[in-house]
Amino acid sequence: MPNEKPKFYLTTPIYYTNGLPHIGHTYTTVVADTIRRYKRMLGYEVVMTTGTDEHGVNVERAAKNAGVPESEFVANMAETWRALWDELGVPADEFIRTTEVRHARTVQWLFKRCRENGYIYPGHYTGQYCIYDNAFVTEAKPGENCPDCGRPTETLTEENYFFKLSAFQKPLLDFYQKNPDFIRPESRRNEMISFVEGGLKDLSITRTTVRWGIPVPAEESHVFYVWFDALTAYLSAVGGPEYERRGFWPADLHLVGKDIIRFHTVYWPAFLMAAMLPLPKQVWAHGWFLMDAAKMSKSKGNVVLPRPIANVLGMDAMRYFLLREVVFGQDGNFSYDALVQRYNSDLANGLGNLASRTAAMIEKNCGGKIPKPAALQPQDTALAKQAQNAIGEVMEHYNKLTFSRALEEIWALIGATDKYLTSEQPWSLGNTEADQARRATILYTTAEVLHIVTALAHPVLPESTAKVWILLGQPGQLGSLNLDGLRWGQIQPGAALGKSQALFPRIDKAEAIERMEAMENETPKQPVPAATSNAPASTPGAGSAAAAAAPAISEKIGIEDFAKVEMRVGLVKTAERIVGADKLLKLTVDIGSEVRQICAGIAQYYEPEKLIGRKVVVVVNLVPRKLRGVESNGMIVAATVGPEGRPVLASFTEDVEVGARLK
Ligand code: ME8
Repeated sequence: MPNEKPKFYLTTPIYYTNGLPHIGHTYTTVVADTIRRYKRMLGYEVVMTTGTDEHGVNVERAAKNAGVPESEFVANMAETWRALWDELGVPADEFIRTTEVRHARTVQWLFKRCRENGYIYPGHYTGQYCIYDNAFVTEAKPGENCPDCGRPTETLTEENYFFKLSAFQKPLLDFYQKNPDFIRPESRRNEMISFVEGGLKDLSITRTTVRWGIPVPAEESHVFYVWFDALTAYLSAVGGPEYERRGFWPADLHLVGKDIIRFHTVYWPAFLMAAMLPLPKQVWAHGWFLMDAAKMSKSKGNVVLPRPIANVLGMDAMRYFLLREVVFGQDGNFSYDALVQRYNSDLANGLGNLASRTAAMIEKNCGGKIPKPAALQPQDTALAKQAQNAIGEVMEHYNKLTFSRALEEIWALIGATDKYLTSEQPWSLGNTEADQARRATILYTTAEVLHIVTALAHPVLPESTAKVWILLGQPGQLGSLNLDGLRWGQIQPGAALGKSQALFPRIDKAEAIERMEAMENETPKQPVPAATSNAPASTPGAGSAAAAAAPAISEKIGIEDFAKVEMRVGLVKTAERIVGADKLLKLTVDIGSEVRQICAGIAQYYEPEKLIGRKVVVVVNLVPRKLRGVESNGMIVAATVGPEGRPVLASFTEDVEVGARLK
């Protein structure tokens, strides 16, 4: 069909359901969404797949901990992930769950094809297994920890089916050679080539020790091993065995973090070669977002959640920060401080300010209509030239996924326009005909730059650029604009400005950080047990005034749950205020076995000097966290009193020994 749009298929990893989405996962999904929007603006029909990886020992354990059947646990988690992507404006075109029937069919079909082609055989395997990474760790000896995640490994022997990965050493090396762009960036490609050159061992792809998985056809005691199962989800999402009908396979791009590059560039192409199926065109492995130089991960508890950022600064601010701050492919540090800094300097003072002042000047001087330019001066043509050049350069950067460079180019153009306005000073021109003509030219030029900036930044800042588009009175949906046709001079003089809308209001850094951290601390970082239908209901009509004032008592827990919380008597040794944080005090507290640094949100109610020497109750086994950049290793227990939630420290009327445990 001559008018059919070219197709583009891209994927994020299929995320594990034993944890909740954090900013690392959000990063990959935001990048995928940015590419999707960009490709759509180039006329592609795009499918973006994300989903949830729901099988394996970890899920079995997490479901057990939550006290619900696996199927219920994963259904809840999948919904959590899907709903978050929808809420953040990065919804999947195809959301695939590995517990779906369409996926099980595809995995079983792939297995049969590999087996018929002679690449699968039965055997036994004994080795060290890392249950967190769901992988045998060939490098580890019994008793040793997993070299990837540092957790203990378990020795495991079992009957497996093996995949003849060893047969693919040469085909893979030949494939990498013929397709130099298959693994990106180059450093990862070199790493993978040396890995494959070092020799490939056959791979066990089924388990008899795991129950929660897709059964192997005609071998009910075996279920598929996590990677044979999970990777296949990319194919299941676009038709599985009938992939040709939808026309989206092979994938154009698998986006992954560098932690899972080997699975995607060695195992996955080998499985597909064995099944004689087309191979994906590219795997791009980005770096990690770090917190204090350590990889953010749910097990360490040092994760940053996306929702507080989206709520306080908006989703576009988060997208901008993720793509601007770190060179795509490299690791980068996450900090709230840098995030709010970027928000204020680049978004509020940069794009937001340029858009609102341009609109205000056109409103005031040109009757709210884009003015017609008069004779051009060299400074007008210089800016026009810079904008025209930026179009090509920014698109080139998007094509190469060098997002931070693309944004640098766009912001250089914003900066040049700010300078242009400062030197041309349209506001100081008078009302003579010549002055009016000059002002019209300056404002037309500025509006035209803004028009180009808006179109170019749209893949990264979809919400705010759509607002600027309306502000500039431009017709149609910005997302459907054809970027290939973008040129200087397309804004129509005479077009009436649209309604002005708030764009990136400036925000007080300390306050923004405090709000984000407060929301973050309120959110559980690990999956919570799903509510079950026999959960105790609160007593209806409970009488006393006190009962009416206090919130209802939540669901009851067993003593074993309470026993998990370790509270001890602590003695406050030092107490001081934290600069820039009105509500926080930094304390050092002796808990018997050690002296801990703890931040407490009591600064508005307690003088630091008066706390020294006071005995308090400390929760000592909480994961340490940072509050306003200060590490807090524990929590001081306080009652919350009155409508403002005034904290009142728990204390004792009798003398108690420091370090005594509360039970
Ligand atoms: O590995 N910085 O799932 P997963 C940047 N189910 N990106 C990060 C990150 C960080 N700190 N943390 C996570 C799995 N990511 C498998 C995948 S695919 C067939 C199966 C992102 O939930 C990054 O994309 O552990 C990484 O590769 C992915 O989340 C890992 O997600």
